Amino acid sequence: MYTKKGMIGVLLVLTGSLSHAQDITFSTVDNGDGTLAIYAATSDQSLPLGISLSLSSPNGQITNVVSVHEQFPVCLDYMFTEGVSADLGQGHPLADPYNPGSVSLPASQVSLSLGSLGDDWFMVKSGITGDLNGDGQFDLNDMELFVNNWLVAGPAICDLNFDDQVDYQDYAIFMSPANNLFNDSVPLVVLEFDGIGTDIVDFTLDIDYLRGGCVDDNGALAHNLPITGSVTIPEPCCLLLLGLGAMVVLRKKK
Ligand SMILES: [Ca+2]
Ligand SMILES: [Ca+2]
Repeated sequence: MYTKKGMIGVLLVLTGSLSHAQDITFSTVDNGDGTLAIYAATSDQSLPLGISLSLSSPNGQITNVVSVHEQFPVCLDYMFTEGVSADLGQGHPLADPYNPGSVSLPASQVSLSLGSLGDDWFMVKSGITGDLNGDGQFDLNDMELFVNNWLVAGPAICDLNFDDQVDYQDYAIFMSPANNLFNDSVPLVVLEFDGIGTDIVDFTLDIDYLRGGCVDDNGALAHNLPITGSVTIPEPCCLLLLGLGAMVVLRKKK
């Protein structure tokens, strides 16, 4: 027989599990060729709607974006910088850590800012949250309005959770979740580094709170950040010496 205390306990557990957003776990792999792969895995394999991370290195520079996970084609900071000419899937996720907009490379500190799209993105609907301009359609015009308000502080038409900041927390409300599962065996992003007077580059990966952190349609995700690590930069001089050595051997043989 249930006691009142027992019933309340069961109710609390049920309520807690219903309101709790999923977890996201990040990991990094030093590929040994000057590139760093960043992986993300969610506890139920569902697709996060927004991921914003801060990446900094005291002795290295990010020189190139090698690849981005295909399920994150929305680079809001790049779209902010490039305006309407920025199509979905274009540009890169590297952003200015303190302001809206993309960064130029090389850079020692960046924000990694990636958004995903719902399965019903672009379908014409009326009366849904995504219809920001109130014309009864959910389309690129609404996305453009959101991009133009990206990281605006204070009251804004796109501040959908009314916390006076337009970030991924609002994007997650504005964008419906995708039904497809998140394939976390593919790197979220692969970045190329160069050392500043060193061949072992240190880095710290953390949450970017300015852009709203990591969110799904239930809100903020629990995470395992910050994490630190290093990237090995292959020394070009070693390759050069090996090449010269081979030439000497070949000449002696002649
Ligand atoms: Ca609209
Ligand atoms: Ca907000």
